[in-house]
Amino acid sequence: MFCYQCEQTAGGTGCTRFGVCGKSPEVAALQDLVVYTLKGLSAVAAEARRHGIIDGEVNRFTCEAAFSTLTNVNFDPERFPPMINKAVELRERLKEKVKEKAGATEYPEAALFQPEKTLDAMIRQGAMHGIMSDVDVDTDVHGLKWLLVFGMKGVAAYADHAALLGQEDEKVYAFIHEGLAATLDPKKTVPEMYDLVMRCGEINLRAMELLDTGNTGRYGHPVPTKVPLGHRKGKALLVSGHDLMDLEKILQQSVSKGIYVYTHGEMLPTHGYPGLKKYRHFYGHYGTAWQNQQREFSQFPGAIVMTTNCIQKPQESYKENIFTTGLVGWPDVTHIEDKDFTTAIERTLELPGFEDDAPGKEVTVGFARNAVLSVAEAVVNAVKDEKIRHFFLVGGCDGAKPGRSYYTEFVEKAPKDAVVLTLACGKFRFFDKDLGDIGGIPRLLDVGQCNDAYSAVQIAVALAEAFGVGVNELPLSIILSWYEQKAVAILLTLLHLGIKNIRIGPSLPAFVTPNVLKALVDNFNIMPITTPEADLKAILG
Ligand code: FSO
Ligand code: SF4
Repeated sequence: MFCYQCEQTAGGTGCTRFGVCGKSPEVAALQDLVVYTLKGLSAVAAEARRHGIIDGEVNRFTCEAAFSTLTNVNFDPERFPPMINKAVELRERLKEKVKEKAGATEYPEAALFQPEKTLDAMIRQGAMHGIMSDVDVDTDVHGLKWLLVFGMKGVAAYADHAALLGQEDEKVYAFIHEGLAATLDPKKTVPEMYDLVMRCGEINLRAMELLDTGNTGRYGHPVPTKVPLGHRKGKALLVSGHDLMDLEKILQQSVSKGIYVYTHGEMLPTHGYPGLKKYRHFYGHYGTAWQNQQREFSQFPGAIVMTTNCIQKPQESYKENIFTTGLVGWPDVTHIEDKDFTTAIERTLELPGFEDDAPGKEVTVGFARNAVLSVAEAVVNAVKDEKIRHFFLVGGCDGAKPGRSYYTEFVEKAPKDAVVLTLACGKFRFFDKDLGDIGGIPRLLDVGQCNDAYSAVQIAVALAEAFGVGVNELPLSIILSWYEQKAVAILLTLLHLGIKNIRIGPSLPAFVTPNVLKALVDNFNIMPITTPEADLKAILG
């Protein structure tokens, strides 16, 4: 196997024997085969589009399958062969439609590929179509191709979330098909691939906008909300991942059952949505970020539902209590289909729950674009009166690397007249710190999940308008922590918007070649994090 799509890749270069994330070589090969068949399907879908043929099922399927290969989503080998077969089935169906309209057409090899019948044989096929199977192309073209594929996996994840909420845009699907098909073209040059990578950032902004419309349309705009980090006496059900609709279904199905529902990881910001916080048994938040789940889940006295990434290998102590749904999968873990969460609710009722009331500390969530912009005038005045000197957007993913303590220290050491906006699971490095406020404006503003990056972008754009400057002229610095491919897509969006001087850590992506890095440095002055002290000094002077 060879995989280097995430930040924790072995040795900073690539996982070759077993994924650091827990991905087996077999699953890696099957995921590689999914990506390969998606490229073939995309070549046909792109051709079909040229003849005005658009297939909604192909669009949705492409995103679902690509999302399934994102880091920490699906580790169950049995789930991939049906996906591979379906890609081929949809591809052939689309070919027929093209043939009817435009006659015989030539397609690249990936669009002619036929999968074997057994799991083992498919694994062998997958091993021949991995990341290193096309290294004969120029190193930079190769790196850019995979940067594009990983960015598009992130776009696919956002597009899938949005589609579940009824929000779709044909433009997003068209780009994913164009981009995946382009990676099959041996003649693509560095400038052409670079252009596609930047367009990936543009299309991701649209995908995130769709998701924002879907979430706020269904659940309202988040409002500042205090969330207890402790617990209540009684049965307890924990929901993790990013999917708001799954959480809503769980809340609906567990009403009046004597259960309190808790969030874990990226579900924390959901407490701010009016359409979710109205459930009286939606109580509080348990635990921290995804990489601590083995320790935290083993101590949770109820059932746990993983709605999306990031799942880690379930420990024996809670394997009977954890459930997956949607695109998430782990071998031998009960998978919930059709959004009927009865089994998880029943398991919750069998388990002891919490024995006492212990409300614990509170954190405040809900500072998404609507809430922040409703106090924009006060914020602008505080800057003009020199009460707020600087804004830091410290956001992105959390992970296991010790170097991620940088983000905790950075926030701790930020001067008292600085405001910290945060989003995604990286916030768990400092989310429960009491940073106080500046004239009533909290110094720590939780914008939401990584899925809410659109909200953060809108806040930056609105502040720039209020000050009559460009985003790069704002007293705002972006300090990113990346881990998986949604973060890659978000970074590309920020670059597409022309945002400069982004600091990124804890390490740089292995798939970015020195020449590509140089181009990013030259065009955007993107830079690695150093130490909190040195970076704060460099930013604030
Ligand atoms: Fe975190 Fe995982 Fe939200 Fe990521 S839970 S790391 S960018 O998959 O999705 O922030
Ligand atoms: Fe390694 Fe990350 Fe790939 Fe998992 S997703 S195999 S940790 S590079």
